[in-house]
Amino acid sequence: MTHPTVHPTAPHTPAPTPQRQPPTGPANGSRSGAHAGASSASDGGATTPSPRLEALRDALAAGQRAVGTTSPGPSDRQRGVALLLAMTTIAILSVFSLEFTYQSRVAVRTSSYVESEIEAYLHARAAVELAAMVIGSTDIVDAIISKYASMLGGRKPNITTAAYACDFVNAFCKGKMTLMGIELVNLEDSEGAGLERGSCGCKSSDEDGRVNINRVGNLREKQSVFDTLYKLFERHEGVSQPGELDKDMAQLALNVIDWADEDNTRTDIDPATRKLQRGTGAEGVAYAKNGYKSKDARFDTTAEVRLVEGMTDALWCKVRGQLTVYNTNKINVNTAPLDVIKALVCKNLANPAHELIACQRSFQGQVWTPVDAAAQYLEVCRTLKKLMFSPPFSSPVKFTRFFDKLGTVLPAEYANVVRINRGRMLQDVNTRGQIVRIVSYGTAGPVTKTITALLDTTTRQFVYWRED
Ligand SMILES: [Ca+2]
Repeated sequence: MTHPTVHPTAPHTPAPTPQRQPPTGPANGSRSGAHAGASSASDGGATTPSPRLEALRDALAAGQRAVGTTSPGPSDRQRGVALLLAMTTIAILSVFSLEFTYQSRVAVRTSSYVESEIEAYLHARAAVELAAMVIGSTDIVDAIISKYASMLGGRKPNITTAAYACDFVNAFCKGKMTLMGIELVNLEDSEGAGLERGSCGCKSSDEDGRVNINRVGNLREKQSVFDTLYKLFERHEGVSQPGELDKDMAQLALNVIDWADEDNTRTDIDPATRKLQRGTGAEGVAYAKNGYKSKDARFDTTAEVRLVEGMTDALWCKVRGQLTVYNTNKINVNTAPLDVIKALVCKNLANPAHELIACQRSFQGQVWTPVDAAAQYLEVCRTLKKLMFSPPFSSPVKFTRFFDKLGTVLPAEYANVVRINRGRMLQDVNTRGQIVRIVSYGTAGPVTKTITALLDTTTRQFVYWRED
């Protein structure tokens, strides 16, 4: 039955016809055996579609060529993937590039800041070292002054280099030196003076003008420290009438002393005579609630005073610049803060009964007491003398005599009540300093560095150094 159908078509289905079948897929091929007859019959019955399909393909190819595209094929897909990869790579590189640029910028800024920081530090350090050098040149200054003393009528001025060290430093930093607003020296064009970038300078002060809270070696030293310290506290925050013992302030002064002394026994005071005596109780009782004990060793810094029982933040802020822990014995009245001077005067009045009037504590600065007036006048004298490169008081005796002359400038009722007991005052005061505090600064770009250094002028060694 198949033969008649196959044979007639056989001449019409030459080899080329089945060869065009493969593009339709392998499925057709698999069917070729089973439906060979049928397909042959249909192909055989439609020989015309073959050239038409050819024409259609040609037209499609021409059309694609005309529009500049190619028919999708394996090579075009590869090109698409490559493009995608390239775009992804560029995108990733762009992100990396941006990150790298940012990091580079941060690194450049950081290195620039570090450079400024080092430069500022070196400026501040140079100022300290220069000040120390000037302070150490006392011998040279003395030699020059002695040489020219004859020109000054044989009178040799007592110049302390420590007080003016920073004036020299500032002159080197700025390239200019002024005195009382008048330009003395201009070194701006000189090599080695002034700074091309940034600035520097310093301020010096005397530690010996402060109350040494570490002088607690024996009862006599303790008594001396107590008397001044108590007066200082009492004038700042005492609530009792002047002349009466303010128990809280007295206890605070005793606590400061007990913190630094080596024993663990409380120091007591006789309220009537205000004489210190060795107590009987232990010091640590009040500290139990704080979780620490009384140190029973010298203060390392004045900041430790904040740990002492009874010390408040408010009082600490008032007295922090009036205390020292360095090896000073007597208070240098040429540099002492006015509050310390006032405490000394009130402590050593010729007639203690005058304390009520002379040292009446002002309420928020509203009351102008005789001791305030005397201290203010003393400050004017100190400033004028300093401007003339001369120490305000050349000796402790000159300081005590200052109070005898107050009657010429103050009302008699003021001058009379602030007379002092010269003998007692001489035990407390001095006119030369030993420890100099130098606070220097250096700037470069946006950075400012500060160095606080304490120089012992006798050993010419720094005993304290702090960088901020
Ligand atoms: Ca103690």
